[in-house]
Amino acid sequence: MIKLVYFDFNFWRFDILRLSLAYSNIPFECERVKRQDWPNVKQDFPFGQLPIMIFNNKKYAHTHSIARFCAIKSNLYSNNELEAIVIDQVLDWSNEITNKIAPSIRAAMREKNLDKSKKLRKEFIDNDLLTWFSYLEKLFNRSSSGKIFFNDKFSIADITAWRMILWFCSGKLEQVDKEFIKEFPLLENFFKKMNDHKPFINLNLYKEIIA
Ligand SMILES: N[C@@H](CCC(=O)N[C@@H](CS)C(=O)NCC(=O)O)C(=O)O
Repeated sequence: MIKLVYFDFNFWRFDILRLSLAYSNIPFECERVKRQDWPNVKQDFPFGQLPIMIFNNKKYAHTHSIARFCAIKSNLYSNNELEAIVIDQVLDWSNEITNKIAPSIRAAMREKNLDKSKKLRKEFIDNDLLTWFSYLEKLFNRSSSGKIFFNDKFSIADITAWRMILWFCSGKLEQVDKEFIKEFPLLENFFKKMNDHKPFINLNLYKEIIA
């Protein structure tokens, strides 16, 4: 049985793994680590970070690596290397934009320095938000022939891009105007179509994540 371990809040790094397995009815279990317990247990994890996956009593780390494993198990990866590289780019894009916004999140959550967080968030919005979403829109345009999914076939790239757009358009990220996605009509349309994709939206997990 696959076990996924993450903090006790929902975030794309964990959700894409769960959604991928759930989509294909692959059994898995989840373990949550409380934020306050983290300093005491951090050293027990291979790279001192979450998420991790435990499979056959071994621990595996890094979102992209685990996502690839889960997607292969779920038949949501691709045997075609040119489709696989599209999926990999969406996962890498997600890591990159997360690394860009992370300092402003860290300043607020860990350092409790709201002025610093505000300044860093403004820098992210001025320098990175639209630039990085334009990269994703261009990738979608290049890769998607039917303009529905990133590849012709539904894959973990779609789950990941959907989860990232949900995050950035949640209205929960201070100073990020959730309407910014309107500047990216292909992505906006992709997001709408994902929210109509019955096998995806019928998952209990989908309902839990959007709640
Ligand atoms: N390279 C890792 C990064 C994971 C990461 O940044 N995890 C954060 C939570 S989203 C974390 O574990 N933070 C706690 C820490 O670094 O001590 C991956 O791809 O999964």
